[in-house]
Amino acid sequence: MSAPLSFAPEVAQARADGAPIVALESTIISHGFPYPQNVEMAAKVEAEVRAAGAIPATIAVMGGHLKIGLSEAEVEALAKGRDIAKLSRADLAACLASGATGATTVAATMIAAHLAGIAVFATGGIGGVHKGAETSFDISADLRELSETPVTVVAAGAKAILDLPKTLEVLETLGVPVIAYGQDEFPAFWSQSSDLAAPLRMDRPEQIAASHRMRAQLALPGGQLVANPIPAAAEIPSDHLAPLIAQAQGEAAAAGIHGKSVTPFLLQRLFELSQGRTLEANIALVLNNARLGAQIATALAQTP
Ligand code: PSU
Ligand code: MN
Repeated sequence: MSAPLSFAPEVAQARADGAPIVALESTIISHGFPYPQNVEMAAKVEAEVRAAGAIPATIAVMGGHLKIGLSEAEVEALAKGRDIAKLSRADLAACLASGATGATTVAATMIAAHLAGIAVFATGGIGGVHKGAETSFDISADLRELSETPVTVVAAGAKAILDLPKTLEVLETLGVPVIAYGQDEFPAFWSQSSDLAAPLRMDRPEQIAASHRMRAQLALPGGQLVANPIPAAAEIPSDHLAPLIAQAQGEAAAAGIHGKSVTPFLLQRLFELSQGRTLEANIALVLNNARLGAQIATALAQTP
């Protein structure tokens, strides 16, 4: 039996034509942004992928189908819905089997993209090792997925709410190539700089595509993490954000927030504490990643 994939007409056509496709996740819509900014963000990201010459495929679980490409009404339903599950590798099958509605995280979107034959996926920031993980053991399943599923993921680094040095250590242990785009440093989501050197640097989409192909030739499982810094005009200096992150983290601990709720809680509190600045920055970095994702997908669609 094959996977219950359901392709949007435009994505099915792009697959038949061998045209470049960029996968997009849906947890960023359901759990990463408030309504209605989430709907606006989702539409802008799809438009950005199109403007850069590729076809967007936003991924979610609905009615027992793993949807590859969503209609406007389906995006709206995810954006407004209150009981949308946040799906990672562990819960993807259970949600599909039950017929419930679920939004895919980085990990689940990678699995779906790979099943759909899509090599490139653009998002905001991957999950990683949370601060205090030495006691909480909170390490995102996104990291292990990057070591298992051969999709190139474009993100603005890992969110600065995480422990970035530990996140890089785990990625190294798991054998995940971490490629900073156009700079030497690993970017920190809302800021360009993290003061941490990235293990690899590439300056052109063609290089990233060539290394994606080479991994396949070597039969290496797992993908690549492309860490694309937020545009300078949109960044928030890390010393401005650090106290707000500390405050949000203190509140999360006091409220006993744990598990899947940690990341959505922290993002929402930061939107509030920064008077919307982190939201503006988040939109800018996602658009920037969508553009680079489309360029990499275009390079991959051309014969090497
Ligand atoms: N990028 C964003 N906002 C988000 C996410 C990514 O700009 O909300 C989501 C992704 O779906 C990612 C998830 O997989 O946050 C990480 O959740 P966790 O830390 O629980 O693994
Ligand atoms: Mn977690």
